Amino acid sequence: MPVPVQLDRHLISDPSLFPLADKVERGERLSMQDGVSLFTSGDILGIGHMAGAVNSAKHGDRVTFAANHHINPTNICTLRKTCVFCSYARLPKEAGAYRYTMEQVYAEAATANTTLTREFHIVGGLDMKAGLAYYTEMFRGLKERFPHVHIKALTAVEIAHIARIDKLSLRDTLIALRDAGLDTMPGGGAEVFSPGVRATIADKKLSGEEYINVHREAHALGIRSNCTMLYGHVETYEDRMAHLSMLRDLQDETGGYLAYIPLAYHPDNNELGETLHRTGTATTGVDDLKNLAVGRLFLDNFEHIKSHWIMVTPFTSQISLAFGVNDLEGTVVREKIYHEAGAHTSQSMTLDAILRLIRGAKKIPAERDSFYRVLRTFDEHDKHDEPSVVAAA
Ligand code: V47
Ligand code: SF4
Repeated sequence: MPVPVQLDRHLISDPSLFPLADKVERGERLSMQDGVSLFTSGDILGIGHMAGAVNSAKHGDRVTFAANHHINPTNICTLRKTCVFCSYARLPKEAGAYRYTMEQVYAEAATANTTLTREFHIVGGLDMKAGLAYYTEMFRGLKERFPHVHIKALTAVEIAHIARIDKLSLRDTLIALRDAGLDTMPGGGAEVFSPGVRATIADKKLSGEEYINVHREAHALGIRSNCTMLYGHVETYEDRMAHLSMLRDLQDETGGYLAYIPLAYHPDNNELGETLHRTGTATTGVDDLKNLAVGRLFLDNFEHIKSHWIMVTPFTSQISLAFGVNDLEGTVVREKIYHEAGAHTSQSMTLDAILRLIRGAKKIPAERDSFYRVLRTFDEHDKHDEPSVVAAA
């Protein structure tokens, strides 16, 4: 829920943001038009100040991260030709297509850092040969072999696909997956809900309402989830705000969302990037920071706003800690989806590197579990990895 905060009004220079700052100070909910004003404004520092103040009121100086391990079991996808932003999917007979056997999934899982990894993040394509039995066997096998590891798996789009090929209701599909070991769901597949944008970038994908409905069903069964928005392609600011408004409405209804993660569109090796002549140019730092800050300010009923350093670079993620972000996507091992689309960032980050980023922003790092419960904090006495600071003589 919105929290009243005290702002330093000298730090906001754009007069069009003053009425909005009044609302933030009173802890009043922002409108979609307010969100558009934030995106339109050039006062990036004023926006950061407001989002940072709201974030501090909720989380103080603490910044969390989780050590997770990505597994992408299949890149075969029936929507290969129509999700024009996707560089990852393949048709079954196309070069580079793969579907892991169970043994390959377990072998991949076994390469995780066994002392740190607490979560498997499992997503893939809409593969006609990967139905309910494929995933229930996978989750059962993973839980048997790695009982302490949380399974965050399958986007709303994949859940709807499994339900369709197995001719089951969404509810029964979710129950079967939960019983096999699925703990929470990631937020992918949302893209931008606006029907016009969807028709352009993801024509055959389930609609925004259907995405929301899968999450509603999951929340009703006690399966919590994340949500996302893929920004930086053909969408307008109004499209972004309509999308965020649908997420906020569902959160009002169920309270089932754990975190919001804006995803920066990467234009390499996909048809949309070529059509837009954007190959080699990703989103800008200002837009990345604004998407995170607007998430924090508009989604007043969300506790956690996560920056995904693989998509926006570790340095932008670090700066985003002053723009409303309280969580960093953790130590990721062998991420495929964005690297196929041109992300130049490393594929994993060590614990020391994450601590250094967070401490460099003068925040207190804390490792969390998948439900955002703090497992350990790394505070003052444990600063062995800080770069040495030259003290004034
Ligand atoms: O749905 C695909 C996006 C998503 C591109 O819940 C692209 O914790 C940028 O769901 N450029 C899948 N993005 C990833 C995802 C995710 C990631 C991190 C954390 C969480 C979480 C979830 O990746 C897809 C799509 O929106 N994506 N192609 C691209 N070219
Ligand atoms: Fe398939 Fe997902 Fe890629 Fe669309 S974004 S083609 S659904 S893997």
